[in-house]
Amino acid sequence: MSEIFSGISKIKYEGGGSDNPLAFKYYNPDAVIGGKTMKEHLRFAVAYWHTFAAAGADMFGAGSYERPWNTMSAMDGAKFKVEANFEFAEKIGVPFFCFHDRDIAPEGDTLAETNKNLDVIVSAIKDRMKSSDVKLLWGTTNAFGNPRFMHGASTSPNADIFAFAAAQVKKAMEITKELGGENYVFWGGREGYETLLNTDMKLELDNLARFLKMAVDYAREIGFNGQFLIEPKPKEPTKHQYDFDAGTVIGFLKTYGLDPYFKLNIEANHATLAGHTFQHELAVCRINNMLGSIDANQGDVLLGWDTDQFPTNLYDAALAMYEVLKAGGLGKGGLNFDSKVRRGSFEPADLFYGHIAGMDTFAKGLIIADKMVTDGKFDAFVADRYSSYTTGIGKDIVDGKVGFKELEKHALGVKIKNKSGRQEMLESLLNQYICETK
Ligand code: XUL
Ligand code: CO
Repeated sequence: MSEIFSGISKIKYEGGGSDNPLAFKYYNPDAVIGGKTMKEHLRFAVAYWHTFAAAGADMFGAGSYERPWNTMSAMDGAKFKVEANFEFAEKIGVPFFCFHDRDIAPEGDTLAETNKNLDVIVSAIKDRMKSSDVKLLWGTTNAFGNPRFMHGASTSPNADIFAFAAAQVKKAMEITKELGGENYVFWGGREGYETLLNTDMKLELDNLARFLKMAVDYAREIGFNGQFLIEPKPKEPTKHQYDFDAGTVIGFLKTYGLDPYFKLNIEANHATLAGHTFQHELAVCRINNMLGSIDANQGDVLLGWDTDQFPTNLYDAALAMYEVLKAGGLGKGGLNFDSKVRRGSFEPADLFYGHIAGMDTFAKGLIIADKMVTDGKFDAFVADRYSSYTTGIGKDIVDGKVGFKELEKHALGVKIKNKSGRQEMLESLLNQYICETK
């Protein structure tokens, strides 16, 4: 097949002084930071849905993206997109891609026909993988787009829909395994409610847990060893999504005894929709040993929905990578660009500019975070702030040696002296790291 992104060759690292917009300024895949290359730390992935399956439509207008495959018949377009995916990933130097079942192949009139379409495309992907280093980071199921999922998938009040969603996940897990996918993601597309007046929340949550348990069992049965990930999101499309945020998901998994089998996939824009920072959600996962992967993007502070923009905020990226490094890295996970170019950025070249912006932002974020971790100034401040728990009564609390009676005795005789939290001093120090780290 002839070149699809003609006129654009492999994107290279040229360094901060470069004025070539089609070059990396900070992402140098082979640069070693803390014993690992940038490529190994960041494990970037292209999101098939935003990059190849989308057309740029919004609530007020039709698709605007210039994409040759969008004007082809569904199956021809699907085959073409396979080529586009690999050519794009190879040129931009992103080592992974991620997909929903419905991004790669169109639905047929029946489930059997849909699965046949998938088989054709999966075999094309498998063939193309033989001549490529690009791998599958994760697969997932789109059990929210088709109108059959109007009331949810595994949380639908209709048991036939529960069964249909199960069949879809079964197939998607099989193809993820076949393509060597390292993880499998569950994002509860419409697993939530619009009104409690028509909702049996207890049954829906029990069913969601039953569904996930069946997925764990089936993965074991077919020998799929990828990491299972749940991606929290508080709202959109439903008013209340059950996988609200990291804390809610971890509590849910523990309630149903599912926590040993899952980690979390944290998306920046979902964190902000939940009223949290990106760093907060990553920190919640880190302290629970459940950080699995990241959907890298950002929202717009003035908009209250999931705008899925390419990440360019250096502060957020640095603090995100600070959490990742402190968590010991992303393991099998990676940084998937769940990001779309704006509707007005309609030319194929914009896909390159978007990914370059995101990759450079996280590369610089990694460099800054590594310096913050190795200098240890923030850690030292935090350790000192909590030092009252390392000796005396604080140590007795931590060691479980005292109860309310002993604490009352201590409180009666103590002269309390607090220390400043020095927030402004620390924020100024963070500015110094952002501005001065080379
Ligand atoms: C939706 C979203 C999804 C998941 C995968 O907001 O983030 O694309 O990442 O289903
Ligand atoms: Co996502």
